[in-house]
Amino acid sequence: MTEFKQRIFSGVQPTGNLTLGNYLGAIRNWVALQKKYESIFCVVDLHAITVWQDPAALRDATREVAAGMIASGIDPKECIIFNQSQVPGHAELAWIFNCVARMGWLNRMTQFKDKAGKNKERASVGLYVYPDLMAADILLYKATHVPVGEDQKQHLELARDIAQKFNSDYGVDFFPVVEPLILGEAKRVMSLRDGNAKMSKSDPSENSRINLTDSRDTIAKKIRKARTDSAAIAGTIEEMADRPEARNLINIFAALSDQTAGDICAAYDGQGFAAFKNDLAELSVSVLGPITEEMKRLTDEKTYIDQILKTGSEKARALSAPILKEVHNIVGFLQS
Ligand code: AQP
Repeated sequence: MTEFKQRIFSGVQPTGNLTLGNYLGAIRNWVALQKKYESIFCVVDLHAITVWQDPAALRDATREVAAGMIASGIDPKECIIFNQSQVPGHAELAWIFNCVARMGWLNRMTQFKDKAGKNKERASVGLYVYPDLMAADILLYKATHVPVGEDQKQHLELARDIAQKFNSDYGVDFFPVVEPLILGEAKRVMSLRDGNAKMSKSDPSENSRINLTDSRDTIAKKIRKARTDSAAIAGTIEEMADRPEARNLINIFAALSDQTAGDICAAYDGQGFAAFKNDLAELSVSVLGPITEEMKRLTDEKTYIDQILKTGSEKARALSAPILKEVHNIVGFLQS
């Protein structure tokens, strides 16, 4: 008997170079999950344009993110890899969810507040309703599990609320209640310059992040330059609770070496950061180097990447079409 596989969905925005945060918080976990779950991985270009994107740069970044997924170990033969705009059902279901979600719910979303900053009045409406589109991405396939970094937890709670409200408004048991999968020792990778800010593709400081396009030398340099403090490494991670930059580097070390943060603290207990940083630089280069090089090679193979995205989009459209049809029926849209 073939084993029933639960379905996962997750995505990355093509808003710039993939970072170590995207890799450790998301893509690396997808690689581990792809055998156990029926997997759908999306380059979420509709999300990307919630802030301005240069069209040519958006096309390049879309291919690069797809190449990054494959170079990291996502198997395009086993998983669906596609870009969101090639499947119109995402935008269509998002509209329906705009009519299900409440303003009060969206007003509580911290990512909108962070990204809109003081200039809320000038932020795009798309940025405000971003979480409704994210709920649509997942529920268009009735995915049950969503592997993401910790920063997406609040959006996933909103997706659960939307699914439940839709079901209750229409008196159906149609959409599943999605479960976040927030895994690993680096659930929220922080900036290398500020341990209280998330490592982000769009941070203006290049030294704040490691890009998957960085050369081996640059990766090592950025690690050596990363901000720390003057105290020695403590024997337990709990003792480092008030040292965000130091804790961040320990977590990165743990995630890249498949150990726990506690293991790393115990190994470097009482030492300063010089030797630790050398070891972390070496480790980072040995894990990321082969990925960055393969990603570069694949990014140059435009026809190959475009074909994967085309095939993935066709599969995604086929999977989502009956679900969307049923949604139309539930909502009361006449289908002639
Ligand atoms: N710093 C991070 N630590 C752990 N996980 C992270 N993710 C992103 N940054 C970190 C996870 O990567 C997946 C894709 O994220 P995204 O590209 O869709 O958007 P984001 O979270 O807004 O990422 P960025 O890098 O900060 O993009 P910009 O700068 O464009 O806003 C998600 O699963 C996310 O949790």
